[in-house]
Amino acid sequence: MGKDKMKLGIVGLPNVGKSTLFNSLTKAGAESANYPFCTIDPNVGIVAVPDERIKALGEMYHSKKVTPAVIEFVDIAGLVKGASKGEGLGNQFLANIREVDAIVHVVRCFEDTNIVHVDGSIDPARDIETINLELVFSDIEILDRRIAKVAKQARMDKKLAKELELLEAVKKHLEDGKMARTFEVPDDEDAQDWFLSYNLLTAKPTIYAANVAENDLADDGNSNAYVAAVRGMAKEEGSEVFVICAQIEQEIAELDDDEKAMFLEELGLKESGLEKLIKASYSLLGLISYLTAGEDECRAWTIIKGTKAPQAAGKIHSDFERGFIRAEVVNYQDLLDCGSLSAAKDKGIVGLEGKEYVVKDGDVILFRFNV
Ligand SMILES: Nc1nc2c(ncn2[C@@H]2O[C@H](COP(=O)(O)OP(=O)(O)O)[C@@H](O)[C@H]2O)c(=O)[nH]1
Ligand SMILES: [Mg+2]
Repeated sequence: MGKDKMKLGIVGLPNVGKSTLFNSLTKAGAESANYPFCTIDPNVGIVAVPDERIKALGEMYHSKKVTPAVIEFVDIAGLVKGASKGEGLGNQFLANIREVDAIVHVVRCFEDTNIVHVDGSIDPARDIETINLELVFSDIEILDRRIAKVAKQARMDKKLAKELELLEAVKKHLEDGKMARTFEVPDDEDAQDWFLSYNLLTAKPTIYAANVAENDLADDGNSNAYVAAVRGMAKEEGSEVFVICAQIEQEIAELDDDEKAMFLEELGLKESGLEKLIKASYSLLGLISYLTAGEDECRAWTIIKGTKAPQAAGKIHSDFERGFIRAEVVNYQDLLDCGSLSAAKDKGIVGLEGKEYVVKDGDVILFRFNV
């Protein structure tokens, strides 16, 4: 079962723009979502996943409430060279990263002589390596601890011997300077389970956020050599990059909706970088939303791709899963086109689905259950 909320950790060297990005995320989230606990503590914020679909449904139903899906962001400061050896409270910060589902790695691609770079110059490839090496060291430490435990008994126990083999292979991969996320885990249930149980930092899905100057935004950083360096590094490990100007995002987050639209148009952008980031994170994690609609509330619910109807229902209430009978399902656009659920039913486009139905992104669902 997936969790209701996915958690993303923002990492990067000091002074690259992590907190600026975090603050604009949570500020924008606070205003658009009207969520009651937007900033849980100074480093943790909850952000709404922008979703035009529930807005449109909410209007059609004249719903009292429209509730978006949410993602949790954590601003993880303090990662510096030597963190894995305890520099700058490093181990504590690494422990924070271990708890997140995915990582947003902010990389400085803007020049500004007023803002000190910890290593004295702008060099995204070096910066990425510095951070990733700390994560790799920390992962190797985890593997070593497990190896020490398993090695003794592996001679007597075939299963443990198999695990030891996996541990050594992953360790070798990391020692070659590669991220655990590029390790090809053997197609074997035990191996897959073991690999997951190590909860390696470098196995977590990662998006690189290239933090550029304002004038590099319009062409998506294409003429910026720093961004090219980030793209090169990301490509090697199959990660995504996205270009953002944290400073501008912070300014955008202060604006109301109309002002925001005008400002974005002036910059030649369709949506804010934050909206792009939130959507990208969502798809990176393999998440989709299904929707519920009614006069009381229209709401988006987060599920992992491939979830079947009863488990999707369980997101709303465990009774819905336990007593699941069937799901009445219609695509949200089809429903909007029909103008009402009864019209959609008359047209015969509302499906009656059973326990094996795999829920799709944008399904509007009414669950029938009995407990
Ligand atoms: N010029 C410029 N400055 C930025 C940008 N993003 C952040 N800064 C500035 O860089 C400094 C460090 O940013 P901060 O978000 O605190 O970095 P953190 O240490 O990674 O959390 C602050 O003075 C920010 O205003 C940007 O996109 N352009
Ligand atoms: Mg900070």
